[in-house]
Amino acid sequence: MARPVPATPKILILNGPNLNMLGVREPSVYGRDTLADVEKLCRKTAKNLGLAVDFRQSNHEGELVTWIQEARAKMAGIVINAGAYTHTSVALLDALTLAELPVIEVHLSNIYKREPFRHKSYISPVARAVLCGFGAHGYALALEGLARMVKKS
Ligand code: CA2
Repeated sequence: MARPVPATPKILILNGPNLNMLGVREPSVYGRDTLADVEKLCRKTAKNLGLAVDFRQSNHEGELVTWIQEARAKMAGIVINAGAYTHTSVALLDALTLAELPVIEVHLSNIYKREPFRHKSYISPVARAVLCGFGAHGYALALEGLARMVKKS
């Protein structure tokens, strides 16, 4: 049965392990934006699109799973940069599948230009779209795409 869409649809934006270190190390790979800058960009973009956001980061797989489970009842969609768990986590794939929400997978870097172990994503099969290589702007693009999906449904 279709779930009712709230007046201001709320999007869960999830960030996985080590993304709290953004802007602090490896600017050549991940850019100079900090995670706080990414959050600011997401809030501004979401506001312009008529969306609300819940922006979170965790270094713990189980915490990410719990947040995805909780999203099922109250969110209209999920934007996720699962960090290194992208390449390892069946638990995140299962949680995202069970959430039955539109999911957009985002990566700051172009994972296909990097080491072969980063070419495999466990969560792509459940994502409606995947964005990588746009840096922080990828989050804004993900929100634009999700806004269209949410409004259509
Ligand atoms: O490109 C991305 O967004 C990644 O999801 C980032 C993950 C990486 O494991 C994925 O393969 C691709 C790493 C996040 C760690 O972020 C750092 C930030 C600053 C310094 C070092 C790591």
